Amino acid sequence: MNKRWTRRPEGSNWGEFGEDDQKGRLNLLTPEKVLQGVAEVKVGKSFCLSLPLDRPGKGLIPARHPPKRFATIRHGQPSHNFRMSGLDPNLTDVINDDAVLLHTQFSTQWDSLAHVGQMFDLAGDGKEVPAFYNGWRGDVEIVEPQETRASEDWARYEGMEAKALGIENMAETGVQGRGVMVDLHARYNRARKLVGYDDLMAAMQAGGVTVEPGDMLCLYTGFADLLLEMGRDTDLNAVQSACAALDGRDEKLLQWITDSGLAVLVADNFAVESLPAPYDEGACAGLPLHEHCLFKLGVHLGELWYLSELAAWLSANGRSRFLLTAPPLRLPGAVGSPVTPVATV
Ligand code: UVW
Repeated sequence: MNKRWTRRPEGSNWGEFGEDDQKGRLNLLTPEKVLQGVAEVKVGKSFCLSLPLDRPGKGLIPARHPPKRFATIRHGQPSHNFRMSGLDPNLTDVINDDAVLLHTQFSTQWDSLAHVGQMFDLAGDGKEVPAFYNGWRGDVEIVEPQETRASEDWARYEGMEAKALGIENMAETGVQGRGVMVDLHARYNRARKLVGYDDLMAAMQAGGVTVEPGDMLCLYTGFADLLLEMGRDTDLNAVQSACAALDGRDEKLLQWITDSGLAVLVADNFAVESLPAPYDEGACAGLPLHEHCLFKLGVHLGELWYLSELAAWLSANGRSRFLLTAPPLRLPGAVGSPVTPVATV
């Protein structure tokens, strides 16, 4: 019997990559998949798939703030043009040294599998508990933060730590393999569009795209371009009603994600799926695609990626596949991470 659960959610793959697996579908990034990615390198051109990490100008999720930089302190002085001659008159070095307070999911990011779970009856005893992929438990493996000080409203609770499913599990795989682009922007421009199974299949067919097990699927919607154009004055209402986003309530779409075997799912918008999701009656997930991917299947989600230049190049060259290298920070215990992904074509 499994140590943590006796029943798993319907449609989940818990246990299939091992009782204590913490990598989910990243297990499909095999040496063969890396070689398939490398085989897509034909001209040696690379693309940076990250926004500047201080964009968007304003947090799309109010709890997340732009990076805040500090100078470190050396001998009581800020490390700003710190002259070593102050310590030894013979030394000529000048040093700058910094620290950053970074909201891990403010800008271009990975969601770890500890980011979104569900209340679920793991033990079959009628008691719902916070549960995550493969039955890892929110109140056992995800350590509770402590209130420490009130200097900043949002920097008050220290010490939350994912002792299972933290983002370091993702980093340890290298996150390299074959990326596949679906250009939703080419079909819908910047019109708001809930993309279900039929729409995604039509876009894939129009772009001659196929997705095979272990591929890393990227969806270009134009959302990040809109953010960049707005500069620091992000119009939250305008961006939230623009561009394509997946319909997390479309069961056929969710089933395709299961059946396709895709390893990770990425978009240039802020939740991959439409947020808020379409209304559904009764008790249900507010983030149904997150539930399906992070909680049930162990599919990591990439959000707010900068895909525009790569999508334009692929389209101009009649291609949809590329080598993708996208490790998060190897930051033990974090539930998300900034990422600076690189595509090579
Ligand atoms: C939310 O909290 C909505 O998270 P994400 O950044 O994964 O969309």
